[in-house]
Amino acid sequence: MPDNTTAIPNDLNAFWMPFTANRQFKSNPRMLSKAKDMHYETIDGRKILDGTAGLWCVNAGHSRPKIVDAIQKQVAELDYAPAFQMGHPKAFELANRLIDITPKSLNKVFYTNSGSESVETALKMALAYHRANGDGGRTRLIGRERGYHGVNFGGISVGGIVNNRKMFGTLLSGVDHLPHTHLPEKNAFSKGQPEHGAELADELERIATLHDPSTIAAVIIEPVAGSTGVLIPPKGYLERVREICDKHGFLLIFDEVITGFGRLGSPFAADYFGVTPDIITTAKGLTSGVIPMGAVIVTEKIHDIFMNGPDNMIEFFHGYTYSGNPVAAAAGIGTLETYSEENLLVRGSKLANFWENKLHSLSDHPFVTDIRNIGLIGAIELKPIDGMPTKRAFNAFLKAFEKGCLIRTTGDIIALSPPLIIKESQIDELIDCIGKVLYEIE
Ligand code: PXG
Repeated sequence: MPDNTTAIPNDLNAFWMPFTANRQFKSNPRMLSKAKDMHYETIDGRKILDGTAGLWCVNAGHSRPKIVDAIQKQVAELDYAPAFQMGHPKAFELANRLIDITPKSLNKVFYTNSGSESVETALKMALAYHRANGDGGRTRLIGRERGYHGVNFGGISVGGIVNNRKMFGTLLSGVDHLPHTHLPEKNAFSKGQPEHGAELADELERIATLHDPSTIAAVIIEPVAGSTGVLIPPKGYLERVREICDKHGFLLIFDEVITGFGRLGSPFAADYFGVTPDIITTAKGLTSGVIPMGAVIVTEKIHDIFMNGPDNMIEFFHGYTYSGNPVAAAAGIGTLETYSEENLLVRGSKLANFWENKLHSLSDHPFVTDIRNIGLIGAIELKPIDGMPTKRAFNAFLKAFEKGCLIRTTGDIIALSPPLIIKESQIDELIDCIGKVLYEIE
């Protein structure tokens, strides 16, 4: 049998690629055909060091045996089971294993297939919770400028990335936004959490007063904003958001699609910051990116409000054909086993110092205007080329790929989030590669 995985497609036209400059890509495609541990391989056999865990998701590293085995066995044994009014053991097993690693008070799991769906699910749960609780006047949702909560209508409504919103009409009504926390003039080159900006949380009081607190259902934020280019919460900020939510009865949703599953060196960002939300949204690292799956994890209190009425009645009119899909559930179990056996959910805390120092060694480069880091996340902000925003960082991405390392860029920011199995020598290799790239691009 010929090995088709490396065959070069002769027609790239039919596939309309997501979040991609399609015409540019198709004129000079970057094709991956294999992956193992810390590396991708291109169709022409070049090894690429993965500095981004795919898209912030392959936390366990690529093609890990436990995950591969679990999927292969499951697909041969039970490929699909109806998700509504039927069950299968692996979905329950995964939920039980998940609540062993989530903050203690969050112990009910609702499955989705992506981060975007987790966000929609969490927003709907929040609204329905208040209504079931006799507080149906709480209909407003509060997000944050520069927030990314996926691409569905709820998510882009509470999200704050202009390009993701501006083409799509009027979005959800009844949404307001906190200010973002990026204060480069005060916080540039901070290591870990920046000193300045906790007071920006008080804007939630202003918003509450404007709309009247009794109309607000929930606040959704990324504990560390990822997609927008890594914005780390100022010291004390998340604590203040939590306090204000408690004071007024708002549910607090942490969107942990990126920060969940060890990215900060703790299982969840909630653990890292010592701030516990009412709802956590997850995806990505849940299956180490291998099979699409997300989960929303909520408190018993939220769950139990729904468990009223006749017991033959569906309690929450929401769910997906693939919620808790057997193959995804098996992948999730294989992933959590891999994390546990290799201590990957806390490995970032051991590497964080090394990572931080190596990353900040690039701070003297003339293009570099800021470096930010937390856990195994890093961001290098570049001075844009005059009149051509985003071009310098994109050039860095292209040059890095040519040199054998995968980085991710957003605007003029290089974002880094390697698999949690990365070794110190590979951190050296990745950052040295970026250092060289910065001297070679314009
Ligand atoms: N919430 C957060 C916080 C995310 O980061 C989503 C929701 C949506 O997840 P799905 O699975 O629907 O894509 C995300 C996704 C990047 C990048 O390079 C980030 C994401 C996705 C793709 C690229 O910053 N985040």
